[in-house]
Amino acid sequence: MAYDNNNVFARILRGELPCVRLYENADTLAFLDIMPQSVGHTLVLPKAPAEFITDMSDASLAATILSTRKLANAVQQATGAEGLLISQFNGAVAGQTVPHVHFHIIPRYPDVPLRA
Ligand code: DGP
Repeated sequence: MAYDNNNVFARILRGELPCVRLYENADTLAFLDIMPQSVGHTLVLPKAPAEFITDMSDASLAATILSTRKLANAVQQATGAEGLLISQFNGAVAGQTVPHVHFHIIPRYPDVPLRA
């Protein structure tokens, strides 16, 4: 399927929509999720257009997972979370709602359930 250049994350990447930006480098951007499942819920995405993980180049995937690890460390330190759930969905049937690849970093706290 063709990449939709007007999806919400493409617009954030172009600076057309705001976000709470946590980190950026040449290949990736990380910002807070607008519908957090827990305090500190962060999204990490490649700048290169790709809908699914299977559309990504090796270089873009490597850069994105390295940024995800960097953000995982930073988010855990900043929030004091006891653990982190990291997830990535491909296709509406798998729960993907925004058609630009992204990794979720969801901090987990003892006895605090995830928000729906
Ligand atoms: P997924 O189901 O993996 O496609 O999750 C998409 C996530 O993106 C979801 O947790 C909500 C978040 N989201 C959707 N629109 C926006 C937005 O405009 N800004 C931000 N920061 N997050 C968004």
